[in-house]
Amino acid sequence: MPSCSLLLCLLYLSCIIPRNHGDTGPEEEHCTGRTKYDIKENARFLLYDVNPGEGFNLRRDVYMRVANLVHHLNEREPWVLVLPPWVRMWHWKSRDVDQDRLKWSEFFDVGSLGKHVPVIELGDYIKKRAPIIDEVYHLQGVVDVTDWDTIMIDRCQRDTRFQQDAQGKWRHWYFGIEEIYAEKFNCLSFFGQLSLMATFLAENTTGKLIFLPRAENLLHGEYGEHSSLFWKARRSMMYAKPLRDAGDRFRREHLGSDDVTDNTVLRDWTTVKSQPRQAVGGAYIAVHLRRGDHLHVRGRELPSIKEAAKHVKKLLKKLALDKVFVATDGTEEEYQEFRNYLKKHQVHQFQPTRQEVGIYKDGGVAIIDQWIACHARYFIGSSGSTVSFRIREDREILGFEQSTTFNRFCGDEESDCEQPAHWTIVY
Ligand SMILES: Nc1nc2c(ncn2[C@@H]2O[C@H](COP(=O)(O)OP(=O)(O)OP(=O)(O)O)[C@@H](O)[C@H]2O)c(=O)[nH]1
Ligand SMILES: *[C@@H]1O[C@H](CO)[C@@H](O)[C@H](O)[C@H]1NC(C)=O
Repeated sequence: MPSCSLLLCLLYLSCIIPRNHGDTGPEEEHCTGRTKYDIKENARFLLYDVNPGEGFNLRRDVYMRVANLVHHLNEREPWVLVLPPWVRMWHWKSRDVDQDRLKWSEFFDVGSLGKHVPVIELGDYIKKRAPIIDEVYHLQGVVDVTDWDTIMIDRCQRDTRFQQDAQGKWRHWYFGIEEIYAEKFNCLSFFGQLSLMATFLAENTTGKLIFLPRAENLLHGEYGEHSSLFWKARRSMMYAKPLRDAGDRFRREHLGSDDVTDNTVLRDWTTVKSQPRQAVGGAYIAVHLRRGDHLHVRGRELPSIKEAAKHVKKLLKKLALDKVFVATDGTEEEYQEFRNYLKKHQVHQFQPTRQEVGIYKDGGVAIIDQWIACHARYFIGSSGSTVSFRIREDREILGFEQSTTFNRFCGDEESDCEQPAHWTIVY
């Protein structure tokens, strides 16, 4: 630290020395003195979790439902959404990369999330506050699906993996964070609007920190994916800057694509009121080839590599393009096979070095793929893939013509290949 006054030195030290537990005061961003989170003194906190089997991209959808639940709650009283750490998913296959309990800031711009509803990372929450959950409501569906507008404390339908210890504390895995325990536990049958859940939380619960496991049982709000609130939550989920930068670098270097030429400059989502569909996109076709486990569960709807390549070849001709960007979870062999069928064209894939995987993690690499894919002049996705859904949403946000976005590959044997529904953006 060259030439610093005593005061500055003290400030500097107070930043590098970890703060004690139980410290109060605003959550500070490293040493800038800026407040990282906007949290009211009397706020209550809502933590959630999703069925362990669900993948990254469905989890992103569940986030939007919880965020809009918190939005409804804030119409009554201050509530903060507590972001559950990303626990290693089985899709995250890279070894020797630590992918357990990742913060949301690895993947998303948490400041942007916070402009839709107040949020805090769970890790930051327990740095300052007691790791005690006051009430757990383990969500479950209803037995009779005609019971719309049902919310009731109920018998647990299945093993919840919550257990009460000798002191009466509710023990659970809690993202692998050992200090956490809960005071109260209940199963809650729920089937209805987010506003019904909001009423319950505001009127029937009193704890400071409430935990909702199995939050995928929440549905989207009143108008679902067609509502401006859905899209507001979606637009707030900006990817972390380093991931966008990595994707932009790849676009520039390999695909000759940049936002100014392609007319894809992203405007501040908090002030954009509408967006004309004028995005041009880079001079490439992007394909999302979902392989791996989907070949078993959705095989009939997925193309062979050969048919996929044939389809792309025709489109390249039709659109007078020469470049293809491939996002895939497929094997290197599948990718090389695809390239071989398109020898006369330029085929590109984002292939991170081991060091880059260490930085971005498998989840970040998938986001970089999505970011490059969503900037293409034309996109073709895979049937039923949430990865493809998220790319389409990003293209809606960027303002592409619908016909360039809502496309998917057909399975080789599919006679009548239905194209994806147009979930168009609402402001
Ligand atoms: N890097 C990269 N990873 C991908 C790609 N497609 C799929 N994956 C990986 O495979 C995972 C797919 O799981 P999900 O995110 O659950 O999406 P999904 O399987 O399409 O949808 P579900 O039917 O809900 O499982 C992603 O999270 C990625 O880890 C891709 O194009 N690029
Ligand atoms: C919430 O409280 C109201 C009023 O006390 C009660 O009638 C209702 O049953 C409670 N809801 C649940 C789900 O317990």
